[in-house]
Amino acid sequence: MDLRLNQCRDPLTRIERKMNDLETFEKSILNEIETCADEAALENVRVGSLGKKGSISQKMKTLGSMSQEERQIMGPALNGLKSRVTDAVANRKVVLKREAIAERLKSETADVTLPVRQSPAEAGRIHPISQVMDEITAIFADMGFSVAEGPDIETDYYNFVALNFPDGHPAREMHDTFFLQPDENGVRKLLRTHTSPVQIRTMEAQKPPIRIVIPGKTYRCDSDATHSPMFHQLEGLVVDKTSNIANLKWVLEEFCKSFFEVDHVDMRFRPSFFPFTEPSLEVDIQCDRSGTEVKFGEGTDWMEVLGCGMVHPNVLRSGGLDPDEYQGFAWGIGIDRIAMLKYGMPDLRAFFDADVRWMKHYGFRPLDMPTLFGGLSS
Ligand code: 2NM
Repeated sequence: MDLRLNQCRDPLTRIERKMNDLETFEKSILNEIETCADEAALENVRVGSLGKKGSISQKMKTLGSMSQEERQIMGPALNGLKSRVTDAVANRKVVLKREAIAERLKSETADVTLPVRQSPAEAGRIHPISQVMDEITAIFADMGFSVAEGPDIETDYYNFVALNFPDGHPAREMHDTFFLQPDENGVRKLLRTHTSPVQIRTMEAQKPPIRIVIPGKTYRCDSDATHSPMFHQLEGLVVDKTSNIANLKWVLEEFCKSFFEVDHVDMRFRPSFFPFTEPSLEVDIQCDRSGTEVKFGEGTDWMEVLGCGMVHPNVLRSGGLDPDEYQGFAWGIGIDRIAMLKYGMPDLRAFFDADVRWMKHYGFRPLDMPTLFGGLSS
């Protein structure tokens, strides 16, 4: 039996049936589109219907094998279906997008009333020793000094011999030196016991006038409640043709007033001994210890803060300078001790404990850098 002939016998009924099928088909696709939960599911429906091998595209392909009469009805019907499905997909896509954004906004809200997290630059703290070194450096920089540096590992020559501590000199024993293992020539290097080797290196390298300060780490084999094997010093050196004790006293007095942030301070210069200076002096400043904390620039008590003197002729010679042409003065300040005094920290050992709670309490904000115009410890 020829099916086509059979079908052709009743074309209108056949097309009607096809149109009914098409209506059911459209309803089911539109229903699928409406019930898609998300954009991925919608994309599956789109590909399954409008895609190259999709159900609608398959139907379009059958147009070619239809009779002209059938095609005239089915063509527009299929095109209409295709454009309605295309519109429905586009509309549903807009809705799903909007729903997805609303859902994300619901779950990803930011509570703008929460405090902003601190940036590392605000949370971190500058150690009081660094702060005090920066304060002292700022004071001397303001007076026209430059900052010099040198190695922590030194030779016996730069740490002792050149500084007028000859072999066998009793002052060497007082320094409790840390020695490194001897090298292949039997030469022992050491950890510098003061920053003074930098003064020699500077004199070797540049002609007077010399005005330098040297902040840095120093080492002595000594450890108790008031001594750490690594500690911090700031030394200063001035060399010129007429440098003298009066200049030295003025520099140190200006320094003490600036550092302790007072308008006036009485100072006491006591004779002392250091191998690298002659004469040598120890300096006390006026303070008041009657209350719970020490007050500087008032009262009738004294506190030792530094050592100083006129540079020994042998030291100038070591630096390549003629002591008949040049003279100089120098001083040394123990940073750790005056940091404790200024900021009321009772225990030296806490400096090196790396305890963040201690740092939060005693540390300084990194962006509050000490300057003379802005305040040293604002
Ligand atoms: C001090 C005390 C006295 C000092 C001497 C020198 C040098 F190298 F120029 F001779 N630098 N530092 C010196 C003098 C250091 O510290 C308590």
